Amino acid sequence: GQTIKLEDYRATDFVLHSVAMTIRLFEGRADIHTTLELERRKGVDAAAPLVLDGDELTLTGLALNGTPLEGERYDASPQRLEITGLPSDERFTLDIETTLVPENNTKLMGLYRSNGIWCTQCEAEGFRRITYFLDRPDVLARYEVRIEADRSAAPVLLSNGNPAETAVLPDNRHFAVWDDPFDKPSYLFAMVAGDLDSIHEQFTTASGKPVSLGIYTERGRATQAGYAMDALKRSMVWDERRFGREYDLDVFNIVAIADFNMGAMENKGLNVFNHKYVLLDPETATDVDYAGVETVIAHEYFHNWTGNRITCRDWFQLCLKEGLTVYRDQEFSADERSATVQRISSVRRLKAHQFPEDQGPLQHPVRPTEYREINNFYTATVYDKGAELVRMIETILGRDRFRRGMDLYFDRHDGDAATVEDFIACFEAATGEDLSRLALWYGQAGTPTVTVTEDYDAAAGRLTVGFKQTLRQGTAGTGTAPVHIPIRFGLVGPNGQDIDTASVHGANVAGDVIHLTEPEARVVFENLSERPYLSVLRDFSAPVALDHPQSEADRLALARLDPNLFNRWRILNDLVGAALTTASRAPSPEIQAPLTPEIIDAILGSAGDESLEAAFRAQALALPGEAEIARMLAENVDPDTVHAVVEAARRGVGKRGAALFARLHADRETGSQFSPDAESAGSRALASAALGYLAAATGDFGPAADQYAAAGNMTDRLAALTVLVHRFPDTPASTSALDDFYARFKHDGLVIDKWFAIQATIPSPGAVEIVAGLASHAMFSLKNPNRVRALVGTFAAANQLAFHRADGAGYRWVAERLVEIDRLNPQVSARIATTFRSWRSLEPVRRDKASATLRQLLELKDLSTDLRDILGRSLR
Ligand code: B3K
Ligand code: ZN
Repeated sequence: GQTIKLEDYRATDFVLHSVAMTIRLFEGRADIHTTLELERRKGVDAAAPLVLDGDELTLTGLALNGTPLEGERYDASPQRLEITGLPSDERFTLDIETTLVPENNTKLMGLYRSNGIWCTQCEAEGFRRITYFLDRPDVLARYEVRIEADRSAAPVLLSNGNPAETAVLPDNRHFAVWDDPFDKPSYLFAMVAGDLDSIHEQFTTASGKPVSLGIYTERGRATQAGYAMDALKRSMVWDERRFGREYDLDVFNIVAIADFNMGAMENKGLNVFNHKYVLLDPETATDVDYAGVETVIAHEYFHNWTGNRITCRDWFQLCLKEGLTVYRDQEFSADERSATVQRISSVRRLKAHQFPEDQGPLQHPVRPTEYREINNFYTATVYDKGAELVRMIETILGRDRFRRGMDLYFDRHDGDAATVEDFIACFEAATGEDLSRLALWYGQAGTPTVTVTEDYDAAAGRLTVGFKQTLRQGTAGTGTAPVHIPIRFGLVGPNGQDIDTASVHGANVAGDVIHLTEPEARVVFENLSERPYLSVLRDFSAPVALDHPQSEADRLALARLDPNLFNRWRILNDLVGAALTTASRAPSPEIQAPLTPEIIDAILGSAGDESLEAAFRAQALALPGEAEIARMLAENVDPDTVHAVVEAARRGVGKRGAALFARLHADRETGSQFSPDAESAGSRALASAALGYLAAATGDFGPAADQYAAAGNMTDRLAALTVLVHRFPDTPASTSALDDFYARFKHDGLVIDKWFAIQATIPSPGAVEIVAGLASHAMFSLKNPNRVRALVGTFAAANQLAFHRADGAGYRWVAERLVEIDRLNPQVSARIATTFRSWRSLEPVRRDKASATLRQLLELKDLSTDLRDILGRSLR
């Protein structure tokens, strides 16, 4: 494919007014008849042809204003339909007929079948796999859709908008017509047909409009959709309260599908979901799964305003809907659960996925300026860093002024295909604030570093704090201008209370935020009676790497005292991360005790503090992951050493905290009642963390085996199984639990994904042979993205030891699978290939093996554009 550039944007030559579709579904075939009402745009050359996008299409009919077109008037290929001689200044209709085979569509883009269910996925460029079209997000039109199918195979027929008509046809067939009153781009089109179960509820919006809510599942699984329905209603209420946004159609439907390329899709009025983000019950789903369902349901629902009512002008503006909607779902979770714990988990995610992307060859700005394959830009940078940029706007403006800007955005741009500039202009217009330095963030790749220095003059009672921002030019080459970095801060006194900072001068300080807009700044605090502890970057107020050479004593004090709980966690986590990074660089004797007793006591202090939420205490116990330490090392990474260091740290914490962990584990609730609420989930997380440390410290599998045997829910069961399989592989306790787990759940692919993933992450070099064996297991399938991600994706992303095995066997195994997956589903192969992105930071032996693997892959013929793009950029 060729490179698409932001600077080349221009509107279409033809304006689309309406779309009418008839979709006829048969076994082995779908016939699509589309009627487009079009008009040449004013000022466009009367001879300019109409060029429509296609992808692997077969044209079976073409008519202009009802008359079939002569062959010399058009040129059709599977990828494109060009028509000449169209009217120059009047509306005209085009009738386009195509035929396809949904059963053969393994890319899961366009119209395909999942366990017999007909369904569609159109974002970003899937609609062109159904019919020839102006398949781009700035072409908005009203759609009327008629679906015809066999009544037994597909009693349920769904599309966007409101239901208009249904009737029975001869030959046991029937049809349904759906009418979407809101103009939309083609990527939001959806259609589902099948033999589905469902649950239904009624919702009344704040202004009294009734909405019928429906969740559709495969037969026999609708009983697992109750929590998703509950999350949907809570999301609808929240968006009314927090942003004044009401739902706008008579119906809102969700369909849960087994074969899906990502999490879910926000099609107007008809969200289609990977069933992993809908179906739950305590026996088969963990607390993490419950939180995931809640987040994804909210995210897709919130898109109705941020994405659908206001969409994107072009795909470069993807963050306009994604970053904003992630910000909104994070805020929802913060309000529904614990704000501090929610922020900790968002920041963990940012550091685990976005930081490495931004610091390696796949880096790109939140708003890219060019792409070859847009599907490769649904990234942590667009989503999670995009959300951080919106959060910074909120931090800079404050909650109320932020809301005013959002109100103006909805007001001004409802019905538009908008840009990032439009979005920012609304906040400037609503508040008078200059956001030009904030806007620069959207165009520059890389993680800025903020360096903080402190100078305390005891005699004068004065603390001078210096700030410096730096951004290294990376592979994307997108500039390094200073940006607006809001730094939330506090000065903490020895009693753990924030000291009044009224007497401050120097840089721009407003309330508890320092606004860093220049390369350097200085802030001076006067009238201090003693030296305070400086707590910066509270709540992670900017997505930066912080270089704040604070003494260990100061950090330990803040980890104990900081009234900003997020920073208590962050400072402790940074301290642990720095210790593990140092130990990973040091010679081996150090590995025995990478954490000082003081650091361990700080961890144990948080974990044992009963005045804190259990979920927070569990976060305090979660050590930085091996990939995170590798990222901090930045060069010459030896994953074996990193693993040994983390293991030694885990043993050290486990030994010193043995009594606490025994108590926390013994105190866990073991009753049969399961509630997925955040507080109960937090208690389970704390008990599970304790179990892990107990096993690490004692080498005794007994408590884990007991917990597995007695488990009343999947959260406790999986926690116990993980300890058994990861810490005691090849023992009878481990193998019998693994077999038991398989026997219990072998009918349920979603649970078997956990069974695959747990084995794919066994921290042992032999995991390469284990995953190789599992790839020929009867339950494994290269065609189901969830299964592929569970085995291949998890192995490559989360098994640092085995994926990076020094002999290159891990790389080779993944590369072989990538070639197989790529033939079926390029989006999935391209995504998994990103696990190679940090190859340059490895020690030389592995670095050579990883890059050789990438180069060999890139030499293969017939690779998809998707995979080729990732491999090529990874090697740059
Ligand atoms: N908008 C979709 C993602 C579509 C991905 C296409 N490759 C889901 C979401 O972010 O809500
Ligand atoms: Zn989204």
